[in-house]
Amino acid sequence: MAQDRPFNDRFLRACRREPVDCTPVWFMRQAGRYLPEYRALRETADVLEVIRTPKLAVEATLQPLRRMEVDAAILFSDIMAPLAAAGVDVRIEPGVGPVVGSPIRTTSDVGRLARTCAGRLDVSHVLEAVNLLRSELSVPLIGFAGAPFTLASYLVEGGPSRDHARTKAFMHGEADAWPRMMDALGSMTVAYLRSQVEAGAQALQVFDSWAGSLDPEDYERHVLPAMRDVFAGLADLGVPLIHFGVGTGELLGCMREAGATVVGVDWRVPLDLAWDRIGHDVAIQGNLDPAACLGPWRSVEAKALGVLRRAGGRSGHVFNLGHGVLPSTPPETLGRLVDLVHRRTVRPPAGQPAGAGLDDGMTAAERH
Ligand code: 1CP
Repeated sequence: MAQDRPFNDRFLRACRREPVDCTPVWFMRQAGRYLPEYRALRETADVLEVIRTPKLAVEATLQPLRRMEVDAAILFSDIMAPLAAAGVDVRIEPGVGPVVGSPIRTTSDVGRLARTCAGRLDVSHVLEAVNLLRSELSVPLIGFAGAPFTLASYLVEGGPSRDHARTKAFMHGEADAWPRMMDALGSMTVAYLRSQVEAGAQALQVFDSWAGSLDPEDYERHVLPAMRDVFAGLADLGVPLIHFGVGTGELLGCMREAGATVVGVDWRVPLDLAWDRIGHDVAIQGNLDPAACLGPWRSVEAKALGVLRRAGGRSGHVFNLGHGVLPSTPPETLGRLVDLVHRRTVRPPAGQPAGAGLDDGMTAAERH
């Protein structure tokens, strides 16, 4: 992973739908509890402490890269980190996730949140971590943030939620406060992501993990305007912008309208169908079921080759899981998966006839 290696830009090239030597791959939550070395690191510090300590955040970011040849690194942080830095009372409880001390329940809560979000965001620790990482990495560094709806879901519910009922009630009931909250969170997100790029991040991912809980009409009316503003506020940076959500099969057409460079899809929609919905002038990221990695290698391989077959060797595919790595995933499986994707998608060098590579060596069973 050291600097002596030539810079590997195939992830950035695929995001821009440029030709690549083989399909790039990285994994959402590639740093985390499935790695024994991450669990050891976490014995000394809680998640927000790791995030706030540049040396530890750098270490957590680099851990997966020492084990496998992924084509991108993602800064170790959490979607709640900028809110914590702005002064929102949030902690991350082991086995639960983000828990908010004073949930947003009234119009005046939104007023207070808007003032907090507009205040100075002290994220010098993030910028220092990004800086340190850039001198260590020979693959691109992805910065990230949570999208307004997903952040709002934690702020309104007070923690993780299955149905997001309070969030939706607030969205339907507070015609003025809801768009104000989306705007405030969106502006903070843009400022936070811009500073990551200024520090050295080479691509950005916006996690709208829970947007898939909405129907297309509500998404378009209550969420899409803020997402358009977020991507418009980042467009001049010239870095690839990835827009990801879970369970978004029916929203993909709308999500395209938000204006990202790459749309991330979960495993519930076959990749080719998802790409048709998004449009082939936008790149796609995904979409192996994370739970597929818990099975025997033979089945992991067959499922991964299924994803590659649906991508069809087109420019603009970034291989990933459909959501984060599950904590019980054997680390070796991910390493083998990276090698499989690279090996099975080798493109002929420029100037040589196509044909070799993609299906090379695939058995009939793998093809179906
Ligand atoms: O003890 C621990 O280590 C807790 C687990 C954990 C980790 C490893 C949390 C709590 N956050 C993180 C880091 C983190 N969070 C990363 C960096 C890891 C990497 O990708 O290499 C990232 C990208 C996130 C982003 C994040 N946090 C999202 C968006 C991605 C997604 O999974 O959809 C969300 C929704 C969160 C909230 C969150 N933080 C932590 C948990 C367990 C959760 C999810 C809670 C829920 O189910 O609602």
